[in-house]
Amino acid sequence: MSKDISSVEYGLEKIFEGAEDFLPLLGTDYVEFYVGNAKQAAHFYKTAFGFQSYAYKGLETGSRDKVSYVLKQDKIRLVLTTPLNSKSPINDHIVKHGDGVKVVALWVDDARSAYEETTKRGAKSYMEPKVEKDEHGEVVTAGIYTYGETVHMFVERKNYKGTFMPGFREWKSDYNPEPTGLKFIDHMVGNVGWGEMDTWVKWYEEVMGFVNFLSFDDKQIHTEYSALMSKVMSNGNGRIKFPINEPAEGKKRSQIEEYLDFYESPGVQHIAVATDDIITTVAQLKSRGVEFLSTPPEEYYNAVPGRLETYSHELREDIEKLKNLGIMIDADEEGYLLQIFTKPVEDRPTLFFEIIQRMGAKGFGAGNFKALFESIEREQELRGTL
Ligand code: TYF
Ligand code: FE
Repeated sequence: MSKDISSVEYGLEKIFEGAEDFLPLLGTDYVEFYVGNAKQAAHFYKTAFGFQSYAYKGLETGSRDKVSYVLKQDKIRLVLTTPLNSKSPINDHIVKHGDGVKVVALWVDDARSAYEETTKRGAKSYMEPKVEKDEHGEVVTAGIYTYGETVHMFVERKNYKGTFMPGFREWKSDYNPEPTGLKFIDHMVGNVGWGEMDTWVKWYEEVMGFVNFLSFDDKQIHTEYSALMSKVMSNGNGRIKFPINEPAEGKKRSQIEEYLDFYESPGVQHIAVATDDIITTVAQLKSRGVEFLSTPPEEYYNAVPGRLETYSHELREDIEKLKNLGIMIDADEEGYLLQIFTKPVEDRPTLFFEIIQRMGAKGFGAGNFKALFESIEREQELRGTL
């Protein structure tokens, strides 16, 4: 099988031609959070991020032990789940990690095959294939563990016409804040422990058939104080991208260590969501109370025109607007990208969001790493965790 980096193509093309993909993935299906109070979390994601009420299960639908709210914005589906009594094992997850991502669900055509192909390559089973039916058809799900207590569910919904999944009912609400322009999940990043990055890179290669198409070492990703390493894993058609970070030795405590200390295990560090109008999206998010990392300094923006000129890309956006909102700009041969990061959305400094607009660039903003990590360190300083 050719996994030569030179044959890597992005977007919807095949990464390695000719090779058979034993795990064809159609996209991200949903992301499920285990939270202490799903009702309030749902309100936050509607009000602040512009998600729409979509589906619900709880006491009213016969679900006695847990409640789930499903929110939607364009192609993104978030599921917020809370246990309804002390016996639910969901409590253990919340006690250990605080609110956080439990499931990164992947949309497939054949969940049984996805489960078989991955477990036979060494994946640890979370849930054997399960068929759920109602009057709208059937959904097949199966799950495997990835890093920490995080799970990949495979969701096969080709024979289903209902809202979300059997067991859920449509959730109609009188409170419907406008969307903020979030379109789809661009990538989701995992933080793993010291020295574990390559183990998980190998796991995604062997168990999931992914390829490692970009790597950043601690020489590239460091500030005066801290360092980390990152490798980006992608599936065959490029729709699923999972960077994996591990801490590296620095003078002070890196943000990855801070995450591991507070999440008390590896887990999902950030969810990057794409927009095609980042200026409007970020202005909206800010006006609705989403908190972003502090803006890069003046010198950062002074260097931007030069960076774009190196690759002769013309910035279509007004740089003053980008600067006022604190949006960062990075460029490579193929184009540029615009990105900005929220502060953690939980009280523990764990999960955060990235808002990204790709203008041709396929990278992850390596040119912004320094400014970004210095901004994160300013927050760590305030928390006394640097
Ligand atoms: O996903 C990425 O690689 C970028 C940059 O702790 C990044 O968003 C990398 C590591 C990190 C925060 C952001
Ligand atoms: Fe990112």
